[in-house]
Amino acid sequence: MANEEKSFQKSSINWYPGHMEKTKRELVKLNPLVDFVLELIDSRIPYSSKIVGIDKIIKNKPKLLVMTKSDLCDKIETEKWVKFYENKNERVILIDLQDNKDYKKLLSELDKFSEEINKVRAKKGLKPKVLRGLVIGIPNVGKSTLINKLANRKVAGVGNIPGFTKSLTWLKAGNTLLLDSPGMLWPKLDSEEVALNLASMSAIKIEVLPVHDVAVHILEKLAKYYPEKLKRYGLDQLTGDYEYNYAQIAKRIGAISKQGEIDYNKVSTFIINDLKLGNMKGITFDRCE
Ligand SMILES: Nc1nc2c(ncn2[C@@H]2O[C@H](COP(=O)(O)OP(=O)(O)OP(=O)(O)O)[C@@H](O)[C@H]2O)c(=O)[nH]1
Ligand SMILES: [Mg+2]
Repeated sequence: MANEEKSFQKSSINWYPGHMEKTKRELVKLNPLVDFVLELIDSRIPYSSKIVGIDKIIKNKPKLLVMTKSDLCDKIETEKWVKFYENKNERVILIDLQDNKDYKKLLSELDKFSEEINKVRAKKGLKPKVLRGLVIGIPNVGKSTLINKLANRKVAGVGNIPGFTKSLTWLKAGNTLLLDSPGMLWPKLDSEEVALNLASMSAIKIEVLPVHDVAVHILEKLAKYYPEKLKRYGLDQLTGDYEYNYAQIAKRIGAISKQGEIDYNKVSTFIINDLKLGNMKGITFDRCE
């Protein structure tokens, strides 16, 4: 464990797989066809999950900032983030993509887009049109899930792994055509904090970062903001001694071999999966102040 602790090597990590660069180029080309944009961010990491430089891709198209996975976030912090983005002139909607009530809010926002855009067309003497929307965001944020909900059936592939959608596809969803896109990250991730936040929410492939770094990051965030949640792992608090912390967790989750050895990988994977599977609720890792 000790040897692995400092294994975070920014330079050795391929953040930006080739297909993301290709997607970006294609999106820039498709931009003239797009009437509006749904930009998805993960409510648990409203800063880390925002694609840097997105405006260069979508230019000045009308946009809705959709904060997904609201069922898993810390409501108090989320309220602050909603205000933060509203103060930056974003139209914001908070949504649990698995909840039907929330969809009504989204549908009414889409109707507003439709009205606004068709009003401008009417002034130019043009007939109303079927709107085309781009759905964009980091891997695993819920882009395909959102499209399926709007379509009322499974038109897009969904999976709880980053990089599930591999290509750009136009899909009929209700009164609109939506462009599903592969998850995007940005070419250079300078911040270790952002990278670990993204990995914590399964937006970066598990193979890319050492599992222990990600699990320790999660434990540290819980200790800092939600210490009571450590009880789930048999811990009253996090100590500086990770052998001890891991031993406690291993005891709690049954990750000790017959010979009495701690299965470190099992402990780290358990913690990561708790977030991935939505077992750990009420957490937000980014702070806006
Ligand atoms: N709890 C919760 N889970 C969600 C929500 N939205 C999506 N998910 C889950 O998140 C996972 C990823 O969803 P996708 O729709 O495949 O995400 P994507 O953005 O299309 O991902 P890529 O194609 O990999 O870029 C799936 O397991 C969804 O069921 C949400 O609001 N709440
Ligand atoms: Mg997808």
